[in-house]
Amino acid sequence: MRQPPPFSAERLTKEIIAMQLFPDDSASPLETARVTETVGGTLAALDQALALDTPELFEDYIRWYEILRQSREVSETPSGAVLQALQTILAADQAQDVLQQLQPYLQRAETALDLDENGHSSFLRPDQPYAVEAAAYFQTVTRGSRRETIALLNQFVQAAIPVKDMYLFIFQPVQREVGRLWQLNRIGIPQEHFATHLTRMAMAQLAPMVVSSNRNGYSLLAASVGRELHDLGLRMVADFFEMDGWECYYLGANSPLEAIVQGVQAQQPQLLALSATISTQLNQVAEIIRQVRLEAEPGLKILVGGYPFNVAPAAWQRVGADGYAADADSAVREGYRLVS
Ligand code: B12
Repeated sequence: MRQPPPFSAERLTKEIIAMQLFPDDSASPLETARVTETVGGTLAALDQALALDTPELFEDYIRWYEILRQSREVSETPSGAVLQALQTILAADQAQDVLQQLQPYLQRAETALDLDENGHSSFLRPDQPYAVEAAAYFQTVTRGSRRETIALLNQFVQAAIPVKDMYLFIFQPVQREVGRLWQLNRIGIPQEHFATHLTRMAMAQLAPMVVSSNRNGYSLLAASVGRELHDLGLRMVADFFEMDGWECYYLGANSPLEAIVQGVQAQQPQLLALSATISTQLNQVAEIIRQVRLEAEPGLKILVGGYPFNVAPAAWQRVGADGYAADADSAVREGYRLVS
């Protein structure tokens, strides 16, 4: 792992205030606090990307932040200003070695600034399987009605849509679309919470079709690491394994290191499935893997997945996992490969 660069958030904040936004040095405490927040987020993303040698994670963060910022009326600090201030400081310090180390990160981040080039297209496309059903499901869950959602789910069941298809072609793209529209400021947090609650409810409703009575002798423990609150994707992964006859022990979101270690010791699974969605949780994934390997049976295999692993293809190896999969379907194939 590489060392974080030698400049402080305070210095960067001061530089931005001086050179970019408030040349007359009249930033109010609120304005200063907002610059500080942006600087903190950017440096955390840079540190995480550096730690795993993955510039694409930093690029993705900058793009995510810029879409969020440009979709809102409040004037948050542009990422371009942070990147420029960073380079000014390094040039002033004549820190050539650090500048060289950061060059690939800064270059990739620059490419993310041009949002026209980078688009942010819908996850609900008419050419996808079950496009009509997904569009109807999106409308229903964002309206928030439990009754309508259950009625629609019953229609899907009656139309004999396989549970795996519902998960991958309806629930997953709809959840991602909800996130995209939140980021673009076109829907609010209530719609996101409605959709997530209703999708969890739909998955619970389908549970009798998920838990198969045929067991294949394999088991897995599934957890979203550390401060990670996202667990719907992990739950899909666990359900796909379950449908294939695996015994699944589900720890879910926000699982601390000790709980994961104790869970592994208690259940003795052949596979540990770890999920992360927020990129800055990746150091935590690496730490958990390190600790689990110290304490668990040597034969335990560790599979990872989630948003940042899909962004940076090398990340799974850098955190020390045995394998990675992009979605619930390929997770099961990779799981068998690892344990057999
Ligand atoms: C619902 C949601 C939430 C809910 C989560 C509830 C829950 N119980 O899961 C809540 C409200 C808690 C939440 C909070 C936040 N969220 Co949120 N959230 C979402 C949203 C809209 C949907 C998540 C989801 O259900 N996805 C659908 C599943 C099926 O997809 P998936 O997770 O990718 O899972 C698949 C694969 O990745 C893979 N996989 C996943 N895990 C694993 C594990 C293994 C072992 C394997 C092999 C594979 C695998 O298989 C899965 C199934 O195919 C996403 C949008 C999105 N693009 O996902 C944003 C999103 C993830 N959230 C985001 C953000 C920013 C946040 C917050 C920081 C917002 C805030 N300011 O507070 C907080 C962070 C909280 C925290 N500490 O974790 C951003 C992340 C951006 C980024 N670049 O990191 C997203 C992308 C929204 C956006 N477009 O901006 N969020």
